[in-house]
Amino acid sequence: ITAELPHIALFPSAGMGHLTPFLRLASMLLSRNCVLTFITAHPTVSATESSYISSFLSHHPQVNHIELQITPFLRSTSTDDDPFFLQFQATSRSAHLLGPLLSSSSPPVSAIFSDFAVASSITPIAADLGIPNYVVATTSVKFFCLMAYLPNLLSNVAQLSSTTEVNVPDLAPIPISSIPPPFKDPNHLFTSQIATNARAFSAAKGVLINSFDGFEPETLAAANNGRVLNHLPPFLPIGPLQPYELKRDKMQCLSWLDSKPAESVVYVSFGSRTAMSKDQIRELSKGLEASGCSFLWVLKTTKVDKEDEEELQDLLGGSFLDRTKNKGIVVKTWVNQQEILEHPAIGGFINHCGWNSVMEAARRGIPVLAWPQHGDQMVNAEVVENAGLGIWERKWGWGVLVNGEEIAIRIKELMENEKLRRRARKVGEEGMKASEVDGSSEKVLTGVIEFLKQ
Ligand code: BUP
Repeated sequence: ITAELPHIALFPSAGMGHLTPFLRLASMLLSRNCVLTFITAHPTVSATESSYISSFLSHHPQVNHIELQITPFLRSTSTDDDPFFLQFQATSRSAHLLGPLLSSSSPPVSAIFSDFAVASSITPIAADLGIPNYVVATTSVKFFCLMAYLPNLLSNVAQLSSTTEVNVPDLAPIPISSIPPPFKDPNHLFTSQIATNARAFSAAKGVLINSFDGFEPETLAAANNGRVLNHLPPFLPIGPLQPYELKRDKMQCLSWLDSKPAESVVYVSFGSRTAMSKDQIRELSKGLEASGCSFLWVLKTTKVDKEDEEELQDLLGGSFLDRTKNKGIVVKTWVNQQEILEHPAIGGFINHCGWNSVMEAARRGIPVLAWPQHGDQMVNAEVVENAGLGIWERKWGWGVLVNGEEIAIRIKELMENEKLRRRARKVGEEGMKASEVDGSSEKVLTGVIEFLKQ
């Protein structure tokens, strides 16, 4: 190892939505000959996280692994007990243990790339080590700006409850209906964690963001001109992050997709953390059937993978599965979503607008029917719509039960709207171009690595 190669410590927070971009980034850095330390919290919340971590490390034995032992699930005073938020809190509380581990690393660590959800605990460690910390954003530029502005909003919570829109300086107003409801409660764990970390963003050297020039141009320009908040570090778009290859068996659903015409199948998934209500699952099944489209549906009924034991028959009814057996398949196991989206048979994506899913769709130019469920997803849905990647039915608000007929209408629109398909394809071309050699995102990442070599 020569002194010239930067040694980067990567530190994701909890959940596949946070781990996935870090593993992709790690793989991109390895292919650029960086030395890596990958930090993971132990135990993880989900079995999927721990299996992805082991698999990645066994394929890349040169990566140094630090397993941070945490005391899981500290109960908070708030009523919220989302296991992922509790893990954010527990990880932050144990993060100080990393200081001595990182300071004794050889070769010395040249930078930390850490999740925004641990920014406040990593800032003093990076300062002690005298190295830069880059915050890795796992959301849109727009939602990141909203998080950065959250401490200002919380200084007047009463106003937040009475207003119709939130005005983050120099950004288009955000309707209050798009703001995550917990933001109105400063004591909610989601809110207090984000506000604490947001106060630390200014100490970062940069914000590495899974997005690309042209996807959110106005927001990115406003943020980088210091107009949103003048203390924010530069936003460095390095997306869409490249998927990495791991050896695995061919998924059964891919063989099924092989038999379908190009762009004829709608793929349905609401990410790794959304447990849809049974009533909504039933309406969605009606909508899919009534749309007449072929579908591949990844169904989840619990927030954390391993608890998900209910049978498909009980959830959907045997007759639905019988009637649709030639039209669609429903799976309850973890799939390789990126690989599914790359299949030519996929023509549309019904999705919650978790940011990884958005960027995966953007990279392939797949039209999205945005159906946000919680957190950053409504703000992201608007970004998707504005970018021309998808459609969003605003009436489908948080927790609103949407009926099957309405869903069928929107699915048909998603699959039949040629203008949308053309626009989405163009987004895909731009996304691919950004990450090719000499593409805008590729240049940004190369620039960061070059800076760290000095
Ligand atoms: Br479910 C599922 N396979 O079966 P998001 C998800 N994924 O590969 P989320 C699979 O997990 P947050 C599955 O491709 C994406 O990379 C998917 O991240 C992958 O949503 C990731 O899309 C999920 O950001 O996380 O899970 O809601 O709340 O952090 O946005």
